[in-house]
Parts: sequence; structure tokens; C-alpha cells
Amino acid sequence: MGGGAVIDWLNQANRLSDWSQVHVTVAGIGATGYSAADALLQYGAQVTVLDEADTEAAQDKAKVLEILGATVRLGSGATAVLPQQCDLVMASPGWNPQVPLYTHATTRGIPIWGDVELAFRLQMPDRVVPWLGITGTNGKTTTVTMLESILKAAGLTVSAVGNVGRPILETVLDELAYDCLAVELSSFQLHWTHSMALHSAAVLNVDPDHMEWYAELKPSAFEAYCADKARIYHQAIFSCVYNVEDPRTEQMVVDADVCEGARAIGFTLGIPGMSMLGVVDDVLVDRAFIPQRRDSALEIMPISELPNQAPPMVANALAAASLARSFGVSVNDVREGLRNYEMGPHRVAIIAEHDGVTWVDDSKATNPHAASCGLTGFDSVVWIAGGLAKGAVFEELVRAHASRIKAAVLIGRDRGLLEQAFASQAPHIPVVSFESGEPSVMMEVVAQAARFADRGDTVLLAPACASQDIYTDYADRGDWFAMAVRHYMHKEGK
Ligand code: UMA
Repeated sequence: MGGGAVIDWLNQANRLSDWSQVHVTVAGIGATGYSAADALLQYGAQVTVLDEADTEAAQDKAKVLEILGATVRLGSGATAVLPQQCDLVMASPGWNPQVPLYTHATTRGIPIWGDVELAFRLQMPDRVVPWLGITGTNGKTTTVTMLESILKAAGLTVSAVGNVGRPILETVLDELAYDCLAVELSSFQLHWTHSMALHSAAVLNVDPDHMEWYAELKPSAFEAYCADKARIYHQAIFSCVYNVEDPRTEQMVVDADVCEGARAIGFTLGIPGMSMLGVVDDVLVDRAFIPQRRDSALEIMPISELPNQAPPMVANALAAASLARSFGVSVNDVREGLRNYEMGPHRVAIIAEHDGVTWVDDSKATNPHAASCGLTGFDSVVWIAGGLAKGAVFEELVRAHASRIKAAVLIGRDRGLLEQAFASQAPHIPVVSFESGEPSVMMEVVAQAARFADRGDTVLLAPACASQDIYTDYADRGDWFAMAVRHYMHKEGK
């Protein structure tokens, strides 16, 4: 097939198409790239995988893919040039959109798809499973796992997939007959998605994050980020769920090109209007999916039955409930699923309480908005923060929480930005910075935080930054924190 013919073919391609003549270049051999290569090989495509890393893990995956028929190139420079024979590029979400591989593809008129696009195509036309999608700056993973818990309580066969960790293509390949999928979508994944149409979709909130990834995109980094988030509503069939307290999300629904008959459903921590889920007298209620919604609401459950009653968690529960109710799940099953929900680690998790001081691990707070949610839950905080800022600034965060921050202990490459924010917004708050880029710096950080903390205080690790300058990921950072706290208490005989 020649250039134009391939593009026409790709526009129609699905799981029944003959992929054997199609040359696909897969960017990366991480979770996404590996699953994309695996799926494409199973459908008979000619696959080349490129990755800058040449680690043992990458080599192991390369061996498997080579046995299945792929060409794999690993190591420095491997991704610099797009292979001559290439009809389609599969993107990996973590790759900056300006990498040479993508710019070469764009110059040559070659389409770029993400794994979510491929997964959507590969279920058409004969294995369609409804997708309930969630995006937002914060709370995506919590909400998607809450949704999974609800759907399971309803007796449905479901998997939580996407950014939550399990690549969505794995479900396309597995033989299980899913009733639906709970899909967490990052803005990076949505960026490379073109034809997806969800059963129902939710945007939880939007706040600047990943601004480095978006730095070169037009009209501005934040607008490009919001535009990617808004893509989740494109062609939505049943419900577009938005956050009443975040007007940007409602505007995204107003602007969206949805299927005829799709409804806008709000969720709110206040009293819900019609077509909303919300809270009345500390009880979660549904005023959207009941026939009498004009003048009444249906009780779902008291807030006190949620495993975590912090306001952001209540909002996440309402968003998950909205999607589940849109899928026809009963309020009893929503209640059961939320009651049984177990919070993931590193999300406002209390790891120790001693001498009146509470130690809390919110390492998952990798941007200012998430850290702000964590800080809001406590009155007097010794705050541990810093890492990779990803283009964020911290003045507003420090100003908003200055009254509850007793002292700050800073780490990481971009700690200078936090120091500046304290100097300009709250110069009276004591700040101690640690320069070391070694994971064990957490030992000194914890000891320093303990010196600041008195009875009634909370020591909160909510870094507002990504972790990879020092740690493998946020989980590794949280584990080091917990270990350092245990070590400190042991040493002090506590
Ligand atoms: N690589 C290159 N060149 C580059 C960049 C990366 O060769 O310029 C290679 C790396 O060596 C590595 C691979 O590409 O082998 C990594 O690709 P990736 O960064 O896209 O990561 P994946 O392993 O495919 O994981 C991705 C998501 N990661 C990111 O978006 C950064 C995972 O979300 C997701 O769970 C997984 O797909 C399955 O869908 C993680 C994440 O941090 C949890 N997400 C961000 C967030 O939540 O804030 C968006």
C-alpha cells in the first residue's frame, strides 16, 4: 500500500482488518509500548520497537517480542530516527510530544496513535465493551479504583485499566468477557486518542500539572493540557460527569461534541441541583438517575460510612457513583462498593502516631493541587515537600496554606522554587532544605521534621512534586519516608 492508501486503511482499521502489510513503529518498551507491540504482533503487523534504555528489564521484554517477530532496538540513539518503512507510530504517554520520532512522523504525514486509540480500534466491531472513563489532575486513580469496587459489588466482570497501571490493551487480548472497563486516562494518553467514544466520562478537576510536557504546545501549555483532558467527553454516549466546584470541567462538557442524548451530570460537595449527585445533611444523594429528580433525591449512604471522609475523597466517591449510576448500578451496590473500598497506599495514609504527633504519607501528591488537598485536612503541619516541579510554581499553594504550615522541610532538585515561594509569601515560616540527591536523605528529613513537631501537629509528606530526581517513583519515596519514621522512632526509643 502507498502513503494515501495506508492512511485510508488506518482510518477504518479494526480487529477484523488484515494488519500483515502494516509497518508499525512502537515508541518505548515500557508498560505501554510492550502491550502495544504484543497486541500488534498478535494481529500480524510488522513491528519495530525503539527505546533509549538498555536495561535488563528492557532486554528481557525485547527477547519476548523478538520471538514473536518484532525488531527491537535499545540503547542511546535508538529512538533518534524513524525507520524508513513506517505506516503508523504508536506513542508512549511519558514521551515528550516534541521528540524527534514524532516530529519525523508528522513531517512524513504518518499518523501517531496512543495505546488507548489502538485498544478502542481493536475491540471494534465485534467485541465492544463499554468504557467508563475518568481523567482529572488529581484523584484519578482513587476514583477509578472506587468505580471498580462498585462495579464488582454489582457482580460485574470489570478491570481498572489505563494510567492506573494495567495497560488497556491487555484486556483486548485477554479472553475474559468483560461487562465494562473502568479506564483511567491521563492527559498524555488522551492527547494521542482520536476516535474513542466512551459510554460515560468524568473530568474530576483541572489544575496546572505536567506543564513541561506541554511547554511547546499551542495556544499555551495550560490550555493544551485542558484541551487534552476535554477529549474524554468526545462522542460520549450516556453521561458527561463534571465537578460543579470546578467550572472549567462544566465548560468542557458545554463545549464537547457528544452523542445525541448524552446527559451532563454534575457532582458536588454541596446540595445537588437537578441532574447532580451531591451531599444533603452529611449523606451522599443521587438527584440525577431517578425519575423524580425534579423534586427529590435518593439516599446513597452517609459520609461516615466512607473509608476516608476528607472532602477530596468524598468528591471522588461522588464521581465514581455518578459513573456507576450512569451504567445502571443500583444505589445499594454503590454503597456496598464504596464501603468496602480500600484506599491505595501513599494517599494521605497515617503511618504512625506517637507523642501526639501524626505522621502522614501523601507521597502520591505529585503536584501543587494534590498537595493542597492533603494540606487542607490538617490544622498544624510540618510539611515535607520538593522534588521535580514539572513546570509548576508554588506561590499560591504556600500563600493558601501559610496559616496551617508550622515549618517546612524541603528536598529535591527544584526545592529552590519552594524556598522562593516561602520567602515571598510566608517569610515567617521556618524552612530547612536538604541538598542531597540520595534516597537516604529521608532519614535526615524525618529527624528534622521531628524537631519541629509538637503534640497536636501532623508531619505530612505531600511533596507537590514528582519524585524521580531521587526516587524510583512516588511509592518508593513513600516507602523511604515510612522506613525513616520507623528508624527514627526506634532510635529515639519511641
Ligand atoms: N523512553 C524513551 N525515550 C523517551 C522517554 C521514554 O525511550 O524520550 C522509554 C523509557 O526508557 C521506558 C519507556 O519509554 O522504557 C517508558 O514509557 P512511558 O514513560 O510512557 O511509561 P510506560 O511504562 O509506558 O507507563 C505509562 C504511564 N506512564 C506515564 O505516563 C509517564 C503509566 O502511568 C501507566 O500506568 C502505564 O503507561 C499504563 O497505561 C504512570 C504515570 O506516572 C503511573 N502517569 C502520569 C501520572 O499519573 O501523573 C501521567
